Amino acid sequence: MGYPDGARRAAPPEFETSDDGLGNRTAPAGANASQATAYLSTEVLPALLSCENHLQLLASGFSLPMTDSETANRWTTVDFGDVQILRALGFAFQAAIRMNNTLDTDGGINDLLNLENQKKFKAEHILKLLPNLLKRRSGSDQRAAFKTAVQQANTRYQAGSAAIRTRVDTADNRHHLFYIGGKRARKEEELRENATGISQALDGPANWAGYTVNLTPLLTTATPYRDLLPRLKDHHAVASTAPDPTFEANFPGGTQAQANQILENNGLLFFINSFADWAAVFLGDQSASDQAPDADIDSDGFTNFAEYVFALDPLGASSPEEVATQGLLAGANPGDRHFALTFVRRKAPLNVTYRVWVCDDLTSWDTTEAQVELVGAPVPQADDVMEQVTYRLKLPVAGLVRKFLKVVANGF
Ligand SMILES: [Ca+2]
Repeated sequence: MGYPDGARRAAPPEFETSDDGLGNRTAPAGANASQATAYLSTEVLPALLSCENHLQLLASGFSLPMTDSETANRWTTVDFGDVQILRALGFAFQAAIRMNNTLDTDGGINDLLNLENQKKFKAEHILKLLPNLLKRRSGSDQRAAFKTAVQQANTRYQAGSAAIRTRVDTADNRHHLFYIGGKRARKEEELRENATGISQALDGPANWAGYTVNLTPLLTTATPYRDLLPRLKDHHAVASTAPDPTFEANFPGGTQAQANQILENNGLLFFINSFADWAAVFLGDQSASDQAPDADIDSDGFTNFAEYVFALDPLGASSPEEVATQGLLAGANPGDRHFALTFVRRKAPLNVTYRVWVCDDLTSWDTTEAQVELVGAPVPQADDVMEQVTYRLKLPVAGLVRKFLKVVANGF
């Protein structure tokens, strides 16, 4: 009943990671993702399919003690439930291979290992280092087979779990290959619910962890998966932003804030709460002097700090029009027109304050905001990070000679 060698080994010996002597794992010279993917497809996948054929059972009421020579563990007992869980694991592994074939994972094993060794194995670093990680491989779309394998895994897992949970909890029964009980019961219940949620969501909108999730677009979309995740470097994008709150309808009815919260809860989102947070993501590859708040790497007149407070791209020139526009607004009295300044700012809570200064001569600035007033409520922007505000002069333009307004941001 055992797994053939190909299925036991996820990688041939030449691909197994070695140690550099300092406790850091390193990829062997020459190993690459294409070879690993090919090995998984030509060796491991057929072995898993063969296993599944061997594990199909009609009988359910048996209990089979295994000898030491038959298993790697002592006193192992196997019954219908154990076999179903084995089958579920086999299907889950098949699903992983199908997805690996679908995605272009040639981004680099070494890069991933280096991240792990630097304790930087977090989404923001992975996405930054490997922009192609979630790109699909051309001509190797196995998403339909992935879906089948996931749903088979769930079906087998639920059957196995149900059988195991009805076992009488005796000391002998704890020698089973798989055991569910005690402190594991709660975790296992979550696992069961998640497996059901994922499996059903692959068929259409389904409840998963309290949210409505629809994974069918992921099975057919031509959009690179990378584009469904927060963009970290793009112009006008900030790290706490998902580009589309519904993730191309994978999260129907979901809001940007909910999407961000789920991503954050799962360690997939890096929230920016200070200039230092922002600089770590957007300027991490720059020299120390170029990371300074008053540096201007792209020579666009915006210091790094200004790029941060207005969510601009510090490595690509921006223009003032992207941040603020001017205009004339009607006032309370008919015929009155008021000079107004509209700009975007980061939403609270943030340790930055934005003030509108007023001046008659470009020399003596009134910093009190006594001459201006906020028009209407701030307008949240689609990214859930910025908001647009409009300030206008309290006095109408008629009678004024000239006035200058500017936005000043302070904080850290
Ligand atoms: Ca700049």
